[in-house]
Amino acid sequence: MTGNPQRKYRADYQAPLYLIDSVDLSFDIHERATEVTARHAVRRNPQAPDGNQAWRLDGRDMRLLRIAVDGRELAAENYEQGETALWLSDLPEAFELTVVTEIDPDNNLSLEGLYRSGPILCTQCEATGFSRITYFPDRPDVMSRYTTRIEADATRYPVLLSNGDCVASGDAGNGRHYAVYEDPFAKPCYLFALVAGDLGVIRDTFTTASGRNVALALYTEHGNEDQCHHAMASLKDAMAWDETTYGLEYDLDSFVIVAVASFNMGAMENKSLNVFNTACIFAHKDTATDGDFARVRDVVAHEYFHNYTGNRVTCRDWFQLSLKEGLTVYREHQFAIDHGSPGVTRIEQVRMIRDVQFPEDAGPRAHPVRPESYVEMNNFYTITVYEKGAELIRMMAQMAGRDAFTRAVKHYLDKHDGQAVTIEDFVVAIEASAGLDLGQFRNWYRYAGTPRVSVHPSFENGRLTLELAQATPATPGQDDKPDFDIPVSVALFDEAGQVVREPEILRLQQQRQSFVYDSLETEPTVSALRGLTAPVRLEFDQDEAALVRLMAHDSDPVSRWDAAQSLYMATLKQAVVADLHGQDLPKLGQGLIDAISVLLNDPPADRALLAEMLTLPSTIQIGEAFDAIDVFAVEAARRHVKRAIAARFEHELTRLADGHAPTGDYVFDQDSAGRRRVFALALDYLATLDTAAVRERARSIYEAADNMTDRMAALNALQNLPGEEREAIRADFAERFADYPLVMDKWLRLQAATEDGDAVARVRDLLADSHFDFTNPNRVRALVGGFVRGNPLAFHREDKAGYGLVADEILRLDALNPQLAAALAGLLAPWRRYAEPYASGMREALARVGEAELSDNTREIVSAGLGEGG
Ligand code: B3K
Ligand code: ZN
Repeated sequence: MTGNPQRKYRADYQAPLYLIDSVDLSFDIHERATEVTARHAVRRNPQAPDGNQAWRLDGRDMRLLRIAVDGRELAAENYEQGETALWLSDLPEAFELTVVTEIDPDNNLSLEGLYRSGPILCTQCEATGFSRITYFPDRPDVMSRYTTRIEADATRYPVLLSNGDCVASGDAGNGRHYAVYEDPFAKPCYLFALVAGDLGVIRDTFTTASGRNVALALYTEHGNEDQCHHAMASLKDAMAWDETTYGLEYDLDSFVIVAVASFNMGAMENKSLNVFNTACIFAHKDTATDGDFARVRDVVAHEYFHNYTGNRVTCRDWFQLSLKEGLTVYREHQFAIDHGSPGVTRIEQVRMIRDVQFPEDAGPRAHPVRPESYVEMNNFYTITVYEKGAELIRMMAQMAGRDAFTRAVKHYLDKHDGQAVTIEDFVVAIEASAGLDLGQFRNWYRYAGTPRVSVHPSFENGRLTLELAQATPATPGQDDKPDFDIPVSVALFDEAGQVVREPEILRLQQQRQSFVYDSLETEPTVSALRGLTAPVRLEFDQDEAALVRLMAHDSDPVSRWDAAQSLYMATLKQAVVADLHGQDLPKLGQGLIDAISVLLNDPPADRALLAEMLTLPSTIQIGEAFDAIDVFAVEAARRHVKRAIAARFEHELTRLADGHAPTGDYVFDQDSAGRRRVFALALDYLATLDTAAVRERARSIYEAADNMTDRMAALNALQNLPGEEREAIRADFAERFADYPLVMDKWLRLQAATEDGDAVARVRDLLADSHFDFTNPNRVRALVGGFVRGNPLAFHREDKAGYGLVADEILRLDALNPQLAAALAGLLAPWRRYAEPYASGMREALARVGEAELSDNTREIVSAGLGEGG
């Protein structure tokens, strides 16, 4: 914590003064005090500027016991030491540096560096956690070969793990033992990992295409092994997929995953020793939903894919984060598309961009995919860097064609193997290999904000002219935006829904451009931005008839869904406006009724697609359509439309629920998961009618369920129907799963999202409960995140108690876990998007947080939210 956080700028990059060829670490683990001895082979970087600058070693929150150059101990006057670094001067060209530090993982609640999660000691070094272990140039462009020796009590820590291969192990006397690991690949320190603990394990093997036998192991706290098989199967799947799709084979003899309960994010791709949040590993039908199964599969694959895109070729500096994250998310998306329904998987990705990335890009924290500056890097692991970054990759892949793009990625990986490079290096490699000109395309990396693309069709004498125009709103610090290179996929359909022009990509590169289609017999229906070919907002006023046609007939499932979304949205917007004007909320229009009828009478074979097409746009989507979000009006509108649909189609929805009711044993596959989704959706609609029948049905489904997905369907349907049925199944749930913290997170979310009673008081009580572990981020996210996102009416309630609760939690957590506190501060930061009185309430709460002494993490978010610039 400093009063004056330093802002770092991309433009200030300087090559490291010294390189470290090898790092030799020795961890002597004891209660309360772990001694770390580091020996580095250091040499002056030939690329570094001449001169006699001091060499910076990052380090914080530890005791420096000893520092020596070529065995000669330095006295305090030989170096300069600050809060977060020390500086050495007058160094030889090449030397051995020895640093001995003492750290206390038991009291490290930041979950960065070496820390304790229950019985497990583990590390998290990305972005800059290594500097909580030893003094080191904590930057990704210093790549070294690591040898790690771990010594610890043999009973408490029978399992000792680090990156690479175990080359020695044995008894160390006094009940202690040791293990030595060697990682043959040079890596940046953010990929270093160490784990020590008493762990259960499941093992498997994978044989690579060229015949390497890889030993696979997945460790967790004892007793959880049966929840790890899906993750192991997913890992093998990902290994095979990367071989067949990209020709990338695993490069070591062992690959290990350790799942820990206390983790700040989803997982971490440390070389050959991934560390995971249990929430992204555990998946058993009794305790995890279909959504959980899919997430585990995708996160396991994502971290595995980092072995090439991130580890073998890494980032030169943290401004380049999207180099590895955007590309790896893109690869994860491809993997997910190949493992489920392609249409629905893409719909989920599009929804994520619209519901989460667009708001970020329109708020106080808008930043380019390659940011220009930051105070705390951990604040920049954002949806923009990850998901918008992946969309940029997807655009390039579309321009190149999938095969040419795959070859281009291979070219990039070959060219830069073992290097720390930039996004520019990537773009250059893609241009060269795929023969593209990405000159203007680079603007996507430089500028924040979501371009708006408007479409104006006009039809005359068999000719359709499509006028496309682009405009991008200003974002903090970037008032003027250039024109972007925007691929817009367009297809044309006739009245009967037959395609008259196959999909093609129009490239909008200027502010305004016209595209002409000749020889058309009648005026066609235009389907534009199909599958979201670019991360832009489409402004296209299509009449109801055209949308109904596309919803029924478009050849692309994503476009069918999108047409449905537009249809719903028109009704929802009218309802919001009516509510704001104190008028009666509108009835469902005939066009919408017809469209839903067609959908229900002739549903798509893909059940998950049916469920998606029957799902109304989220409240976030609806709010986004207005300049100032009126939370209560949006909620009222969505509930009204949902209930109106349920009332109008009660019979059909009941039939749908009957036809998709649980049967047989649980399997996680596309069709079964799709069927469960349709059932849950039908039940959820019917619940809005609050009949005795639906209450009873939810209860009996819960009681008969052989899996968590169906149980959650019942609990969600009864979410806002207080009464005996709800209380009975919630009580059963709490008792049945009391020993499963991740399942209890679901219960906490239900509690937080319950509208009846005093939700703020209920959440405060749960937070204060002696059983509630507020040092565990999963618990905090379930309760506080679940409250803000799941209970907007309570969060935004008039007496501002909801904002107060969040502010109090930020302040309580900031001193313990700044990353988590900063994430919570992000919930209050976008107050400007809201109507009054919400905006003022949120701002006041944020300002109260801002008055305290804060970590750099939280300070950066609060300052941005309050518009204090920087
Ligand atoms: N690279 C990690 C995220 C690290 C976050 C640091 N605050 C996991 C991932 O994106 O794969
Ligand atoms: Zn990643």
